[in-house]
Amino acid sequence: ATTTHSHTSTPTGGMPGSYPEYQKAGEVGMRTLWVVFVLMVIATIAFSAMAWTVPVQKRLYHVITTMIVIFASLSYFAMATGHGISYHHVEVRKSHSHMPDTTHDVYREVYWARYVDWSVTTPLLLLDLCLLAGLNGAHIFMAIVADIIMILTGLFAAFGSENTPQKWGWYTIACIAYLVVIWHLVIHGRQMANQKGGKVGSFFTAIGGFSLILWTAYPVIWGIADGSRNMSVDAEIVAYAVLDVMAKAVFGAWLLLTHMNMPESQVDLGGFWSHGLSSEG
Ligand code: RET
Repeated sequence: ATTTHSHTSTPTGGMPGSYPEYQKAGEVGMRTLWVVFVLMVIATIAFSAMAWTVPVQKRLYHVITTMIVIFASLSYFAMATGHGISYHHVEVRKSHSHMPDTTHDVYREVYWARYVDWSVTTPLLLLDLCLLAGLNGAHIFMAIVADIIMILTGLFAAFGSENTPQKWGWYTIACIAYLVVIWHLVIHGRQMANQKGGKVGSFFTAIGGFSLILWTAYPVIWGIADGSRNMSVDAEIVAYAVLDVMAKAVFGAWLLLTHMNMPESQVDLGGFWSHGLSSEG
């Protein structure tokens, strides 16, 4: 098949039917992947440098946040060089040919490297937020398990079959898991953050609200791009790129810079074992 425009390959006349169509990244998508890779490497260097300015006992947020951008750098390097991408059969479409009843298969790129990235980085992002709030270990653990279920069922959704309950079934399960994650942060997280004193409560509300908006955009993009395929592969790459930079690099810079000027935001691991027991029984 000959490439007719940037993101799809279609047969260009001649033999009707049978030529598959491939929906894949074009110039814009490929460039975007490289740009985000570079930004994540810069964030990795910046966050590591910031870690060295504080004593090692006070580096927990720095360590977690640096790991997040390291994993993002790795996954963007993979995707930019063509790793972690598979073609998934998405439909059988009627061909535009003079022969009646001819069809062709349509395949679309699935960037599964994202799910590998998210399965590690979203738990780490949650850990940052939970430690900031001062959530106890049991709640942190439940939030992280729900988050991992969300990402893995999202991966299954991405490879789910059309016209069966499979794809949107997995998507629904992932959304329920996402609600469990939100529940822990909005209900327990806010309550604990307010109890922590100082400016932690309002900072948690601000950075948590910022994360909530960004995180919620992911399933929306997924529904439009991967679920219903009403977005080109290039547009999908750009949309996730903007979200990833905001949710990882901007989030991380905001957290670390604020933390360095807000002593009361320090992680209190004593509360890891005990907080919440008295308030909930
Ligand atoms: C999927 C599809 C299935 C339904 C849901 C999803 C949620 C994904 C989220 C991803 C967050 C990613 C972040 C990346 C870091 O930069 C898997 C897209 C609910 C919430 C924050």
